Amino acid sequence: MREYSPKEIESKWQRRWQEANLYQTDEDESKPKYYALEQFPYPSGEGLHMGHMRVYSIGDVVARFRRMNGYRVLHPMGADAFGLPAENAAINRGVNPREWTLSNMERIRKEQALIGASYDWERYLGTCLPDYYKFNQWLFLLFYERGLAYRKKASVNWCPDCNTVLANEQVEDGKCWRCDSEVTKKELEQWFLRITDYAERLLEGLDRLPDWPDRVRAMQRNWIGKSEGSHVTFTIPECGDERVTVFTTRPDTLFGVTYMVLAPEHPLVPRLVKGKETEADVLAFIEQMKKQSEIERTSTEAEKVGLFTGAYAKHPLTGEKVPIWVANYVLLDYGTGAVMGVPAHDERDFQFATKYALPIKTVIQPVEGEALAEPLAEAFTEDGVLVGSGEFDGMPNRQALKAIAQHLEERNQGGWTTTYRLRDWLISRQRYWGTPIPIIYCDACGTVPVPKEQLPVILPEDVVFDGKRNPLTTSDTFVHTTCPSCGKPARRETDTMDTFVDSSWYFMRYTDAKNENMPFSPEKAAKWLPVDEYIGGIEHAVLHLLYSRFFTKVLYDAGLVHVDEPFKSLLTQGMVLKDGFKMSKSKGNVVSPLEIIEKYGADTARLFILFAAPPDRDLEWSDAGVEGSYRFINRVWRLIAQHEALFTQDIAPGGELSGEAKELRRLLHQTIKKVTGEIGERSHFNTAISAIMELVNGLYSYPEHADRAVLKEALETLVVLLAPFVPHVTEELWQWMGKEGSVHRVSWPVHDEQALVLDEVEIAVQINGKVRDKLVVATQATREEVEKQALATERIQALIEGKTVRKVIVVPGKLVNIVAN
Ligand code: ANZ
Ligand code: ZN
Repeated sequence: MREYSPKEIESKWQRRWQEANLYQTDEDESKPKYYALEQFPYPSGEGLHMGHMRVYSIGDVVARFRRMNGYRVLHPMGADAFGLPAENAAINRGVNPREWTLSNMERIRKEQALIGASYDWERYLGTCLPDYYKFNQWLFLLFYERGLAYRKKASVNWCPDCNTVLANEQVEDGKCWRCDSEVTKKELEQWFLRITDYAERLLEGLDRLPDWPDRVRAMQRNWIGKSEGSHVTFTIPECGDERVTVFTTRPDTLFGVTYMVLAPEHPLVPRLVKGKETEADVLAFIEQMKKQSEIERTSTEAEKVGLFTGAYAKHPLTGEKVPIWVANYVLLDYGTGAVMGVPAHDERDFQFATKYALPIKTVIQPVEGEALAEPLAEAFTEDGVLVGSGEFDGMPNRQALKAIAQHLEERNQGGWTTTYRLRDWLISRQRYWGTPIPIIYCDACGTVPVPKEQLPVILPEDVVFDGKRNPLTTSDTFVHTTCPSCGKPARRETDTMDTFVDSSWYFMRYTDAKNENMPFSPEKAAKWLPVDEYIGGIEHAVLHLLYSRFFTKVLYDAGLVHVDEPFKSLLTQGMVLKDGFKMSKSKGNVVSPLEIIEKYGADTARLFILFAAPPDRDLEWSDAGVEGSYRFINRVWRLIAQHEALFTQDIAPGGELSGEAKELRRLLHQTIKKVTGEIGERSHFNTAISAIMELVNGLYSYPEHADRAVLKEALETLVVLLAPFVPHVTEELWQWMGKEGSVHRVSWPVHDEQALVLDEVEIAVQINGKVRDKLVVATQATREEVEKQALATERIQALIEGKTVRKVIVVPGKLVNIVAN
């Protein structure tokens, strides 16, 4: 017998598939489309790890399954190739970032090929290649034309280690997402994309994504942070009636305001303290606050610190004098950067007022006429009825929320409003290895966008990498240019784009990867979008996945795509663990996919990964599990070998089937049904594989003398069912079975409902020995099933009503006797 030799088989088939262009995207539009996509890798210097292997194995099953089910499938791959590591390699080791990246891309591509995944390599893209980043620039200009890209001076997140600014989404617990250094603040002129314009639509769209994990949707909702409340405008008489607006979720507590707090960085603060004896202290306080991180400032445990400015505002409804403070817990970029202090009904304000001996005024009571015990021991934050609130006294506070907001609106002092936590996306990076922002600064014309015909703005090579400054600023040929509008000498923008811009639309580029004039043609995009199944890590829940949704909506508005949500279904894969910990270099518990492929073959590696856990759960690496998968493939191999002769003969169906043959057919069709549902509806590949394993067991115990045609059908179908999981060995077996063409071009089997039906017999149902009813049951039904069915018939139910069933005797295939009295 031939031995199973994965090494030989896998390289042979990978080569043949490529020669035959087997996985070229099918453009036959009479078929329904399916777009299966795995997040593209970052080509670090380390090659493929088990996490990659897992995502690609999952994606490949999805793509292969859909192809076999008659879909035209788009299943592309690329590289997310810009980013800091390339540049750091340049600084630390003097290598050229472009060469470093290109060689890593080549390596990862070779390693990906070893998995045997069915990618259409014709559509391969690398984001660092000019033919790709040209369209990052093109799209930037589109955003710019639409008023969605703008430059402003802002206090921004600065990572001292990466030497660049970061978007809010890239700061996790006050630390840099990439290097974990403490993030500080810096005032800089930066480019932003106006994602806040899309806040409401980004929120609304989540309701139309039932096939996304709830957890990811919740994270996005949270990040967008919609909050409804009211603006309330106070005036400052001593400052020429300057107006200060606060945002509050509780306008019903307006009469309980005893102070007001501005964020230390609020632009009004210096004017308020000017010439006052508080001036020096307040200015020093502002400086000190700039050094504190947002987390430190707003965490509930953090000490609230503030300072009285010496100035007073006028309450919009009572006209009372309200002292104005500055405090750490008020953030400039949330709401309006100013809050009204209501210590009686807000915990934070209560702590603050208690600390600084500010008055506490109750304006909500639990029940009308029932005063809270004064002084309050803590803030009363529940619902109740208004008191001390003028004409609103006696009103339930829920009703007062809107009533007071409305009253303010009528007096032009505020009104109901919605605020979001989401901030505009800061995309400027002061680094080299990214897409140059296509903008030119001219003394005469100001900010001038590079005309689209002049794209791409190519990254220069004559730069210095010293880790001290943005390398682009060191290239004279790059910085000095001429103004596209007046032709005079001008300067180029040296900021590059956040690499998350690159990945916000790459899935669209795949639909038309070679287009030289546009990012993609709308017609081609319309043939494929949205992505039907997107597979990737949960760590991108509010980064890549939010940005991609934003881009899609903007391009939808611009008429370039016909969908406003990019990913119909999202599958977030779990981690790969070993000995209970995430596989990582630092833990020293890494198993390399290549090592496993070398030893057992890619089919074993794939099968193990898919069998060990459902895709969204963590997967515990197990050497025994890998061995087990290898043994299973061998078991299938031997099974086919054992029946080799069957495939060289014509076997006619043999008339009436024996019980054993019927039983095998039933098992086969039950397996088809199960595997189809588990892959196609639930993405539970592990249970699909167990079902196939049971079929293999059934085939092994099928008797020699039983019907050969049924056996042949079952063996062939077995190979087809396994094809999406272990593509190489199944292709080899298929050929061995003498089949024409590739197993990967075969139609997915459809189960025969008839074959699932069990043989049935009619039995008698007795009560205390007297036949009372007849019942049709499956011959294979268990005693318990028969008993349950007998007790459930209408007739028997009526007869035993009021009696106690003492015992039920089942004689299989004959009768049931119920003893009752
Ligand atoms: C008065 C008040 C009374 C408030 C009360 C709450 C309870 P969310 O739900 O997060 O939107 N606030 C507004 N802007 C702020 C800022 N820039 N920095 C810190 N705190 C700010 O919370 C909105 C509430 O947080 C607002 O409602 C305001 O306090 C505070 F019984 O106003 B409230
Ligand atoms: Zn000019």
